[in-house]
Amino acid sequence: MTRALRDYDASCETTTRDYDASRETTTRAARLRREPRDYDARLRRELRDYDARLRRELRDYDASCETTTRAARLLCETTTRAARLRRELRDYSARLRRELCETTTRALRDYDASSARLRRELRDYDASCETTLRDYDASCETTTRAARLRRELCETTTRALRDYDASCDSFLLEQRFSVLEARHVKELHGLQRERQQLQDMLERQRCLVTQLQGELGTSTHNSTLLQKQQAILTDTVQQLLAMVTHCNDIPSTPKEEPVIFRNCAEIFRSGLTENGVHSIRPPNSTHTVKVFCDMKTRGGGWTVLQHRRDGAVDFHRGWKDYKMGFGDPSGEYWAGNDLIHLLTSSQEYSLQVQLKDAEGNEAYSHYSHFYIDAENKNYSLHAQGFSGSAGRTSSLTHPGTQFSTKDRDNDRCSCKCAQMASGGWWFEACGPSNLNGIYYAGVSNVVRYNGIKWYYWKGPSLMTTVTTMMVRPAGF
Ligand SMILES: [Ca+2]
Repeated sequence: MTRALRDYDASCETTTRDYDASRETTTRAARLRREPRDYDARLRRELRDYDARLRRELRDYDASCETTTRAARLLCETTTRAARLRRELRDYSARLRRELCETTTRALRDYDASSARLRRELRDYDASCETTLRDYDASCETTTRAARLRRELCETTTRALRDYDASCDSFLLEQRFSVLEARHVKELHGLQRERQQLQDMLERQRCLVTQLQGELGTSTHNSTLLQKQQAILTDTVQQLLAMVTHCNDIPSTPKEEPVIFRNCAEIFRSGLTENGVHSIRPPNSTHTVKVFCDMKTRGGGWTVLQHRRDGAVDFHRGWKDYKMGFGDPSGEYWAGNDLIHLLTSSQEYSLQVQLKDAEGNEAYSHYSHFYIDAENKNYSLHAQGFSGSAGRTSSLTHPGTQFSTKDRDNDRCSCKCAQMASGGWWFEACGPSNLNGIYYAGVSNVVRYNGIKWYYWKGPSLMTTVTTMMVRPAGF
């Protein structure tokens, strides 16, 4: 039994083992059966996916092929067009270059032609300038030479006329003397004694005449002095009478009479010491005139007779204008020959000539004794006692020279100095001065023979000058 049980247990164990084995085999078989199916299904699925992907790629490829073809076509067209454009560009630039070349050549040719013409014109202009300058120099030289010749001619003519007069006189005397000699040659011896007596008498008479002339000169001088003193006395009396009348009038009519002065020196003494225009009444005159008073130069009290400074007033005038005076006392003017005569013949006067040149250099000429005669002696000049810085020699002509204007020729030249030299002045023939000549402004080396002149200071002409002639009682 026990063995039977053991056998049984053994058989049961074996059976169980077999069973487990068979079950495991069944499971594996089932799994094996299932595996091909899964594999097949997976394969199919993968195949399907691959097919789909292939189709998609194929479609994409087709599409890309088309794009490539189109691109290739476009590229081809573009290349063709670019080649055409390059060709056209080449042609165009070649044409441009050709045209530019032609234009440049033409412009250069024109430029050459015009510059040659300009050079020619410039050369012509230079030549004409040179000719003009040469002509101008020549004309200047000719003018200078002509003026010099004219002056020399004047002097020669004057000299010749004087010589001619002298020779005429001597010739006539000689002729008369010969006739007398021929007529009386036979009676000569008989008449010698008589002639001797006559000569003695003539000598005595000559002595007498000389003595009489001397006495006459002295008495004339005395008479002139007396006349001057009388004039001063008359004036003083008139002034005293006026003052008396004025004093008498004071209680009844207390109105203020303006004080009339005879010259700027009296005005200065009255206390007015500023430069300016004032009214004066010259001695022996019933009229008052306006004059400029210089109260600053060398002590002041100067009555200005002539002033030039800018050429604003025309000084080339006739006798009447110079007689009466012209211009503006506050600017350029001539006080008038009548006034100058009345002033300077009433008492001793001194003359001051103030000058300034274009560079501003100043100088003066002073005359301690100065007066001019009346119109009936053509306002003859008398200036003596020269001193000053405007030249070592006086530029005024010698005493007795008469005044001339363009319409009154009183000079000692056969020409008319007032017309040649311009203005009114005391011309000799024609003398070393003329402060009333033409006023030339600016600065120039050209000599102006009709300009303002003060020869012994600045030679034959003064340009852009300032001139003043003024008088003051001597011993002021
Ligand atoms: Ca003359």
